[in-house]
Amino acid sequence: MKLHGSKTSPYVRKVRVQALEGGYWAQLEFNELGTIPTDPNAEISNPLKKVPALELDDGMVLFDSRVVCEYLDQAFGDGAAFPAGGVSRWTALRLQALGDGLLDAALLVRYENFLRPEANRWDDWSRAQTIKIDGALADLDAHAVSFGDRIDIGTMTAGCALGYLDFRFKNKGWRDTCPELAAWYETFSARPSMLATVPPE
Ligand SMILES: N[C@@H](CCC(=O)N[C@@H](CS)C(=O)NCC(=O)O)C(=O)O
Repeated sequence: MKLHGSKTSPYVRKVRVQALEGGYWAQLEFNELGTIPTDPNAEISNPLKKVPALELDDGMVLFDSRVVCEYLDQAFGDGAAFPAGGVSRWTALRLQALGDGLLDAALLVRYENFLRPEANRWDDWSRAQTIKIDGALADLDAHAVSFGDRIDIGTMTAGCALGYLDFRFKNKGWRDTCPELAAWYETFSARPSMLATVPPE
């Protein structure tokens, strides 16, 4: 089973963190492979040309980190990453959606500022995406005390989203406005799974 992805992708990091936490990372072959929207990598067997993509032994390719993570949790994990039902399931899935939404907005800003030619950059666009990022951070901060030491798809996604801000938005200063979240992340980011997947500069 092959996981295609880049070590700088926060969505790929979700998969790597979950596989390390679940103790089955060694069962995946990692194929390091990057892509950008303006130059889609033809090697990626995901028709959307995005990573992560998980190539199963029978040739089927699963994509989108949510699908890949849920598949791996069922195939190799003990189901802990995706609680089966009730409040704990919806809490974890909501948190995953929030972290992914933060990432989606952050990536759009990154692409705008990094890929788009300077003369064509659209400040209103970046400003609107930043409102989403800040809204997600405020929501995360408001709920952070309830994260405790939970390791599920919600907390793993939140951790990877914050890691991405630290990686690509170094001057964001989110800790100043989100003290509860900062306290939680300090402990979470010291987990071996997070330390092993810090994106390379
Ligand atoms: N919703 C997708 C997002 C994946 C995604 O956007 N990955 C980025 C890398 S961080 C990518 O492949 N971008 C290339 C593109 O948008 O064409 C997921 O959760 O897997």
